[in-house]
Amino acid sequence: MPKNQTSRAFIALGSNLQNPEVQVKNALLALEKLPNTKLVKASSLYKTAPVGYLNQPDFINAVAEVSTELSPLELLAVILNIETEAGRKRPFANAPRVLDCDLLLYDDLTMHTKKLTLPHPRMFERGFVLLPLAEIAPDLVLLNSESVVKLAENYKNQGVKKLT
Ligand code: PH2
Ligand code: MG
Ligand code: MG
Repeated sequence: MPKNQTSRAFIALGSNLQNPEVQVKNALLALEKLPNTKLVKASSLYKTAPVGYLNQPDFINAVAEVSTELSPLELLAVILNIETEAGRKRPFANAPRVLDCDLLLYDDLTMHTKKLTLPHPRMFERGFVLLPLAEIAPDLVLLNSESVVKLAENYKNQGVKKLT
């Protein structure tokens, strides 16, 4: 059930199959249509080298800020639905994908459940998340009171290229 109060959440988008730029742009359009949710900001698109499983095409990544009345699990459900609608398959961990939508942050909430961990456990070591996040929310202060802009600086020139 949507609450009567809005939360600030950040969502990471990534694609490296089937015209990744179009996939990420379509995902942003889908975020605009979510119930009880407003798309506040979208970062530029970034072309990024694969992290983790390396033998796959480069990604297009972006980060979006939304203002939402959905709960974290409701928001997760609707963004996973956007992935499914895009034709997401999960053959193995970190496999190439048409669309990945990850919930990064939901207000200052910390949670650890089987379905959802907040903040996203790997976001702090991923330039393809930190650089677009720092672009749209330089005010954000993350772990150990570290500014997102400062964290992102460690990942400049590491295979993350802003597209114009
Ligand atoms: N997503 C992963 C693993 N590796 N690498 C890049 N460049 N971009 C991604 O979105 C990405 C990744 C797992 O979700
Ligand atoms: Mg992911
Ligand atoms: Mg994911």
